[in-house]
Amino acid sequence: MQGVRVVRGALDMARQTQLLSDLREVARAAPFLAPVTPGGRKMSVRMTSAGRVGWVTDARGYRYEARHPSGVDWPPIPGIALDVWRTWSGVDRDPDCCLVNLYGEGARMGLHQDRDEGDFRWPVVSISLGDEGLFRVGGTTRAAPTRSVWLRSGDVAILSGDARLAFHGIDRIRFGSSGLLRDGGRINLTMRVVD
Ligand code: MD3
Ligand code: FE
Repeated sequence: MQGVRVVRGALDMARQTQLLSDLREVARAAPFLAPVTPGGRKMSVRMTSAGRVGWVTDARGYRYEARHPSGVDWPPIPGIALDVWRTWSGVDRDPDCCLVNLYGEGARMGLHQDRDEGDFRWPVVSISLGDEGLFRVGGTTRAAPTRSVWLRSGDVAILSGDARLAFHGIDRIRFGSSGLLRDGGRINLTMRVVD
């Protein structure tokens, strides 16, 4: 699939550690949620957001909201994440949302498309931290063939062009494969222009 680019080790250890501590502040202000799909299924990944808007899901649907369900504003996007966007996105507009996904042992994310944004010409930039995750990406139909790649701590993935509407997911993580998170687990940040 054209438009998938993985930059290995884009963040050095010092920046991974700093970003992780910035994310602890994000989660203190806007705690991780255990999301439920509109169909009533519990997701195994925990989520929160930073930025002007955050992505939420519940019985009312998938959408972007200006506030955390607690009523607080989403915290600002950490500077290191913004630096990654400005370096690798190839666009000169900053993202509206930085979704933070937390994968504990056994967590996964099924194959899906990201289609809650207003304009799919904007790229998505993702940062992986902590344990390795097996990322799978296919085509713009669910039936299209897929390929898989392990994303490691410090890797950045840029999804643009045809890949922006590709089906993708995380099949599994290698729990405990990284020492970055003291108790294990994987964090993925995805930055997006929403509208
Ligand atoms: C390919 N997150 O939050 S990041 C998501 O690792 C999501 O947590 C995964 O899928 C994770 O929606 C994958 C890489 C990624 C992000 C967005 C994409 C790949 C993408 C959008 C289109 C195609
Ligand atoms: Fe996605």
